[in-house]
Amino acid sequence: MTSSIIRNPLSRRGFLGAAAAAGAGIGLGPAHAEKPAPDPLITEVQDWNRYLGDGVDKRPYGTPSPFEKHVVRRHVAWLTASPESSVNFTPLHELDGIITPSGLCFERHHGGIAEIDPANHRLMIHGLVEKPLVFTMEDLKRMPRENRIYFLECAANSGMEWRGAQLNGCQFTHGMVHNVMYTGVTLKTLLNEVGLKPNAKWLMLEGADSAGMNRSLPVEKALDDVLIAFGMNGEALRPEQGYPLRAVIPGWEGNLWVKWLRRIEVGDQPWQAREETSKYTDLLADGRSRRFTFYMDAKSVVTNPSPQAPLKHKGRNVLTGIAWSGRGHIERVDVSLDGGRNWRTARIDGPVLEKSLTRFYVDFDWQGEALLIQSRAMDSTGYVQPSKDDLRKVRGVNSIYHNNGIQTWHVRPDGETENVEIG
Ligand SMILES: Nc1nc2c(c(=O)[nH]1)N[C@H]1C(S)=C(S)[C@@H](COP(=O)(O)O)O[C@H]1N2
Ligand SMILES: [Mo]
Repeated sequence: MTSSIIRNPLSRRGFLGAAAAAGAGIGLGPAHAEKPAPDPLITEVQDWNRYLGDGVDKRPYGTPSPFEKHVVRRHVAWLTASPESSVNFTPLHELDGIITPSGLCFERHHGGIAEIDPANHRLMIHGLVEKPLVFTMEDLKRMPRENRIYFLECAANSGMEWRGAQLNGCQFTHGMVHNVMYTGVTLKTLLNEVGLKPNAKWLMLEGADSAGMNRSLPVEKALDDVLIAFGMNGEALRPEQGYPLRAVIPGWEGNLWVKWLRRIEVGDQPWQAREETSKYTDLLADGRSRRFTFYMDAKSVVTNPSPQAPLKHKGRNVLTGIAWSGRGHIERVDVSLDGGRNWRTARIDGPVLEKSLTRFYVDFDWQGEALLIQSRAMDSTGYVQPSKDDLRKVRGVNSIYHNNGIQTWHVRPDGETENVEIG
C-alpha cells in the first residue's frame, strides 16, 4: 500500500523557497556577518499596530490563530471503507510538551460520533453484583473524583509499518496516540457501591454509540487504576472522545477505553466481542494468534525533524520527540543520528509520569550532512524498545497491532526527511 498523497507532501521547490525566505530574516547563518538592510517588519507600522482588535465579546470560546490552521487531525481516505468506522491522526510534529490539546486528539470509532445529551445518559452496572445500580451524570459528579494524565494508544498505531516504511509523516505512522488529563471517578469506587460477588472475574464495558462497542476487562485491572471519566484537560470530554462518559484504562490498548460508556456487566469469564469492532487480535507468523495483548509496550518517536517537519536551517537545531510505556514511566531515551551506530542520551523535560507521554530533546548542530535519526525508549521495568527487525523475528509480519519498533527518519542534505527502514 503506497500513496502519492502521503509520500513527499512537500515539493522540493516549496522547501527550497521556504529556506531562501527564512535566510533573509534574522538567522544564525553567514548572512548575519553583513550589515542587513532595514527590516520593514521593524521600521514600518503594521496593520496589527494600527487597528483595534476584537473585544472580549467576540470570542466566547477561543480557537487557535488562523496562522495555525494547518495544525489539524488528518485522515487517510484509502485506509478504511468509511469515515464513520475509521481513524484520524494526531499532528504530533506540531505539538510540544506532553499534553495533547483536546481538539487535536486522534479519533477512532466504529459507528461515528454519538451526540448525547448528558441529561439522557445513564451508566448501568449489573451482573455478578450484590446491588445493580444505574448512575446519572449528576450522580457521578457527586462522587469523589481524581485527576490523572495518561496516554491512549490504539493497538493499530504504526500498524501500516509492519512490512516496511509506508507512510511519510509521524502524524500517520505514530499519530494514533494522545495524552490527556482525565477527571473522573475510579471504577473501584463504583464497584464498591454495587458490591462484587466472589465469582466476579470479568467486566464487559459497552458504549452507547451505534457500534455498541463492547470489550472485556479483567476485574483486577478494574480495581487497580481504571477511571470512569467525564472530564478531559480541565473541561468536559469532547464528543469525539466519548462525551459525556468514557472508560480510561491506563497503559492498555485504546480499544478497551470504551467511549459513550453506558453499561458495565460483571461476569465470571471474558465476553464474546461484538462484531469486528473489538477483535484486536495479533496474528503470528505461524497462523496462531496472541490473545489479551492488553499492555502497550515502551515506544518512542522523533517528531521533529520528521517528513512533515524537515530541517530548514544549518547550525543550531532542536530535535524532539515523545516516549511512553504502558508498564510504568520512561526511564531514559537514547537518540541516534547515524542509524543506530552511535547513541546519545536525550534530555527529558517536563513531567515524567506513569503511563504518560514523556517529552525528550536533543539540541544539536547540523552542517547539512545526511542523517538517519532514531529514538529508543527504556521504561522503568528495564524494557528497551526493540528494532523493527527484532520485533519481526518474534511476531512475523501478519500482525497489524502492537508495532512498537524503532522508527528511522532519513534527513537528506537539503533537509527533506523521509520514512525509511535500514537493514
Ligand atoms: N463506544 C466506542 N468506544 C470506543 C471505540 C468505538 O468505536 N466505540 N473505539 C475504540 C478504539 S479502537 C480506540 S483506539 C479508542 C480511541 O479513542 P479516541 O477516539 O479518544 O482517540 O476508543 C475506543 N473506544
Ligand atoms: Mo483502537
